[in-house]
Amino acid sequence: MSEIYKLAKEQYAACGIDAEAALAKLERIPVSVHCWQGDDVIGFDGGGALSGGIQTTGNYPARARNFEELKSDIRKAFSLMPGTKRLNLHANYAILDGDKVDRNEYAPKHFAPWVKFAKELGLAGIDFNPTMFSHKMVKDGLTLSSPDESVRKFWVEHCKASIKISEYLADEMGTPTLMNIWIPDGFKDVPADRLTPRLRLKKSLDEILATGYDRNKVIIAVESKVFGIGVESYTVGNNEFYQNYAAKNNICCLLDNGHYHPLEYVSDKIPALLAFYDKVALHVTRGVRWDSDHVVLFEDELKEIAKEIVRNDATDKVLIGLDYFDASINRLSAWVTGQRAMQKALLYALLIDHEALKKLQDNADFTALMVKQEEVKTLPFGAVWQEYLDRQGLKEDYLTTIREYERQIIKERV
Ligand code: RNT
Ligand code: ZN
Repeated sequence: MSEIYKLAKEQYAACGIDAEAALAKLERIPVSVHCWQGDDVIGFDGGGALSGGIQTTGNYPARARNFEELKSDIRKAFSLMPGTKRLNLHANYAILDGDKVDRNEYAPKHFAPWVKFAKELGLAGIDFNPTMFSHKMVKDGLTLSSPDESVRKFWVEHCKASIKISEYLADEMGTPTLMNIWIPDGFKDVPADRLTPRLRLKKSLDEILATGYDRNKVIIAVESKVFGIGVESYTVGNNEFYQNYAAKNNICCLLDNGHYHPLEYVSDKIPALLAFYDKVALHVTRGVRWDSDHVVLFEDELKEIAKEIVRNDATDKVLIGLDYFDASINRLSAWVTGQRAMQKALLYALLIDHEALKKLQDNADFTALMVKQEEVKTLPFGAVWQEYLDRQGLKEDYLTTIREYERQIIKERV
């Protein structure tokens, strides 16, 4: 235990905070780390260029081009991430090994190599996403809401196959798998009909859920969005549609903090949903002016999100996942920076005496509430963070390790 941490611990104790308890709790909160930061959301199934109104920008060298390279990058990046980690996979990362099947026929066996890898790394579980973009069956920008029955059915089948795969992942890993449905469906310009596409999406979701699955193993979530590139005027799966669908069908909502108007805050939506739902899933990202999926940083809204999770005693109700993709900087560094930012925000929230602050609010002592909330900001947070890393054999500096690795892979990946 470092001297600086001992002093910090005392200072926190004087404010009514148990730093040891915070450290112990933080280590157990799972964060699902997305595989797609490693290769700019391209995947292995040759679906085609990234589509669906999302975009990676940048040409940083040495992107992982195949399973071996991505595994190697994940191994290195994950070794620099503290805490409990899950792996978040997209269906287009299937290991097909020459199998001539399309996404509607993907099966558990296509993910068995990922399971083996996740076990090797000692991960806490695997989450899953059907991939309904970057594929020839996305017709006129539509998938589950397509008026073309063969298109709609194809994606329904893909989601049903994804449920089976999710169930398999849960069985193998021993923890429930979050299966998140996000579709890019929408229109660039003023639609003539906003209702019928939503009714078709509703029908598709009904058909998918009719599959029957073990709700203790698979948690199905729906991810809403306000707009995408080229889909600016109308999104079929918007917030109101999915929140109502999820409530009526007893499934989960996934909140991506890049998917709302910039003046709407996911930190405020979490407690609203916790009043009604047993689970709330998150995609933590950082939108700069739009849903740009910049690397997550230790910033105010992230702290606010973490506070809502911690002070509502919801660390096992809010399923935290990361969702960003930056191709303009070293991809491993992007990964680690974002994951550590999430961990820092959780630690920051764990080092606050929420009960005392809640009391001040209930007593309408807003003067003291403001003063006390300001006080928290200059407590020696850095010393506790350092101790957290130390105890897991990690250092604040991850860049040196990443630079060394980079020198080696740049030579290999030309
Ligand atoms: C897109 C959504 C979606 C994707 C990933 C790749 O706007 O955020 O979650 O980013 O599924
Ligand atoms: Zn997302």
